[in-house]
Amino acid sequence: MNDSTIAAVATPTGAGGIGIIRISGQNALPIASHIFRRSHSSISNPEDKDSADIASFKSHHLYHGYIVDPENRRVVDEVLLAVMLAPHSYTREDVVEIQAHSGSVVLRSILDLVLKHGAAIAGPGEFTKRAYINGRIDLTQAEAVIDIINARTNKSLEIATTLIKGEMQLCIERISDCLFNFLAEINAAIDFPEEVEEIINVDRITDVFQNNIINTIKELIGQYDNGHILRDGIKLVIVGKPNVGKSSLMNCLIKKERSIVTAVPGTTRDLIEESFSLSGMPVIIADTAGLHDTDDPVEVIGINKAKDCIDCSDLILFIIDGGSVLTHEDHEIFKMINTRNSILVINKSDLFSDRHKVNTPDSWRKMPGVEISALYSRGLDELKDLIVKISLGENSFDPQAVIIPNLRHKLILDRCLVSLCSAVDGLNRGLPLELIAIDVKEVVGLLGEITGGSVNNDVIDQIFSRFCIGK
Ligand SMILES: Nc1nc2c(ncn2[C@@H]2O[C@H](COP(=O)(O)OP(=O)(O)OP(=O)(O)O)[C@@H](O)[C@H]2O)c(=O)[nH]1
Ligand SMILES: [Mg+2]
Repeated sequence: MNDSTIAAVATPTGAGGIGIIRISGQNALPIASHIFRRSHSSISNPEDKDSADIASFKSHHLYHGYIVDPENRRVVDEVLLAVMLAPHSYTREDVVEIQAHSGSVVLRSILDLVLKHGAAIAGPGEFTKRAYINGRIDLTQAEAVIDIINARTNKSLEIATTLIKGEMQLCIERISDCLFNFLAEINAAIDFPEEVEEIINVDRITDVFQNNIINTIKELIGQYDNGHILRDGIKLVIVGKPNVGKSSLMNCLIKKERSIVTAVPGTTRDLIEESFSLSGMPVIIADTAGLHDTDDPVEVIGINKAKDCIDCSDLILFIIDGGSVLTHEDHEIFKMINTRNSILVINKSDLFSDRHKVNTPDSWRKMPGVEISALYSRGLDELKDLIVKISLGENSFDPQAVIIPNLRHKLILDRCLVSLCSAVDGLNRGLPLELIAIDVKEVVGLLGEITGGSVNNDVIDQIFSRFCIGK
């Protein structure tokens, strides 16, 4: 348990219905007693017994009253106050939440009073960190809290809620239990060497390792590969020469007039990023400056930014004007992106009937393509389906039915797999059990890094630094 009592505004800044100040720690109640006056009590009399009797408040009940500055008896706000006594609170400590009117000035004034009476300002994620340190949640659940806050689509929220329910923790604990059993058997075999044959059945152990542990870990890693896009989303970039309709397409996809569209080539000079949701998948999309040879220093900067953006994108939408013939610039762009995950978007399909449709070389046909008219919003559903199909592959699944590890978990699971394969190999080759135990202990330690049982403080600090203040 931490000695200090922490406090922070737990609701986002800005005007809203209510704003909440959260206080957690052993002095949460005494601090609130100093500044809370229950309705029906005498605000002007600080000695009024009823005013400061928060210790008698029932846990998980709301009390109506006022925040009063005891120094000048000024009423700061009318509030509702909730007391949640340890261990039945978010942090497992005594928690008081003051529900005030929202507004940065009033919330700041109340927080100042709370800090003046002994609380320390909470750091990012410190309430959740206390929930973890006090054993209410494991590290995977703490990480799910941040995922829930950051969830941009229903699917990413579903993934986070699976983790917050503790499903990952349960799965890891089941694997660890299996490994602990094996280590106990090895210890027994070392203590009773004459009975080693009876205690250690190599075939059975290899079978358990392979079927119960290695396969489960492989499945989890596979689920990361399939599912992380639903959580983390994809980065899309629209590229093409000037005037082909990049900005028009961007605006159609995000359904707002974000990029300027004109008939003048070279309208977009900077990188413009937006996010939107596609079949539950978070997408970050970038509109870029038209790629072509130019000496204009502003355009050169924009084109370089576009090239950097191509390098770090997951999928490229290569757009050409389907109503015109291909130019040297189109061929150059194709060469640049051809080995990357790309879709050929043939725009201005509304003009094909008027003019000849563009004739693309055979070598371009390997790239999945779609015809659209960004001007008339035609072919967009086909394009969206193609983006989803290429991003998620054929594997569409219910994110609530499977556990999808995050990248940190996945990298640890990769290391577990290496040590487990080495253990199985050792068993098959008849290596001494002590050597196999080294690999198994390594895996147990790694699994502890996922749930937080054996993780170092730097990792914990890094995880909680991603949180906002007040959570
Ligand atoms: N007929 C027709 N015109 C289109 C279509 N899409 C875009 N345009 C027009 O093409 C011109 C250029 O469109 P933009 O979206 O600004 O093209 P861009 O690729 O972003 O151009 P830069 O930013 O200059 O590189 C505008 O006049 C658009 O109205 C389309 O599908 N059909
Ligand atoms: Mg543009």
